[in-house]
Amino acid sequence: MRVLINVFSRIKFLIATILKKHEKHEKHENHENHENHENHEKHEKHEKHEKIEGKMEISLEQNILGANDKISDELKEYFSKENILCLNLMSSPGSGKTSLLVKTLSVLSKEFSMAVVEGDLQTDNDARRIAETGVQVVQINTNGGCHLDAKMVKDSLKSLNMNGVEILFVENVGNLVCPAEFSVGEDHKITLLSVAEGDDKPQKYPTMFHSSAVMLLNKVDLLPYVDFDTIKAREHASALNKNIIVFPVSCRTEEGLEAWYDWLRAEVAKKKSAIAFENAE
Ligand SMILES: Nc1nc2c(ncn2[C@@H]2O[C@H](COP(=O)(O)OP(=O)(O)OP(=O)(O)O)[C@@H](O)[C@H]2O)c(=O)[nH]1
Ligand SMILES: [Mg+2]
Repeated sequence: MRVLINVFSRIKFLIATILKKHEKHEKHENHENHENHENHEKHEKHEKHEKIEGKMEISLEQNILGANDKISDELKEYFSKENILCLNLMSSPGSGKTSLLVKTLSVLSKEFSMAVVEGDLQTDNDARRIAETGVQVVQINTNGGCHLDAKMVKDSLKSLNMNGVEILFVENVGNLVCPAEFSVGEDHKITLLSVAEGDDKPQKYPTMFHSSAVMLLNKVDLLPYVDFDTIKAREHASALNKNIIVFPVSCRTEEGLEAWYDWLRAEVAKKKSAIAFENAE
């Protein structure tokens, strides 16, 4: 359902963009002081071209998202069959995704078998930080791409030993827009928002918060130094997604992290009991 909403909002956005372009051209045509009337015919042709381009743009977007959804569904089926809880971590660059993972892996590796897929534009810095915890990790470099997609994640799993893995974390590329539109087979999307970024971010980047099960408000240790209204941020996120769970945390002081760990424990248990129920049927 969420995927459908994402596709729909993407199409709506594209249509709005095309209409805007069209409007611009209309204004341009009606301009009384149009200096270059000789080019009018050319201009009209150009407008037609824009309309055709618009149509192509829409179907291309649908194809890309459709192809991604197909692989994402395959992954979902695989994770479900293998009893793996898959979580897609998203945020702006630097909100604390890797810091959260390092803390989480260090604490929960005594309880669960885990693995990490690290998405990054260019470096393997984050994968090296994860490897220090002793948890297996694979790095995907998107070479400039602003998000991970299902195929990248599917291919990367070949480099991990997935036998017995109970939680797979996918750290997406730092970006508050594109990652939310490409499902990677996850059970849940998790969004981090650090208090240094401003409490209006859910309003400004709605898709990510709308599609996430959890919002971690990170870096609360910095609250005394920044203008960030935690209540407002919660309200903005809840207005988009009434079921969103909010955990105020600090990966530096570890404040609030226990609630996040408890949520993870409960999700693993939920996943296992759902599978047990399915098998019993
Ligand atoms: N004060 C404070 N700093 C933090 C906290 N969490 C992370 N940081 C710092 O924020 C910076 C970015 O953290 P990362 O964990 O690398 O963030 P990221 O989201 O993984 O970044 P990208 O992968 O580049 O998108 C680092 O310098 C961290 O030490 C926190 O809770 N409090
Ligand atoms: Mg990172």
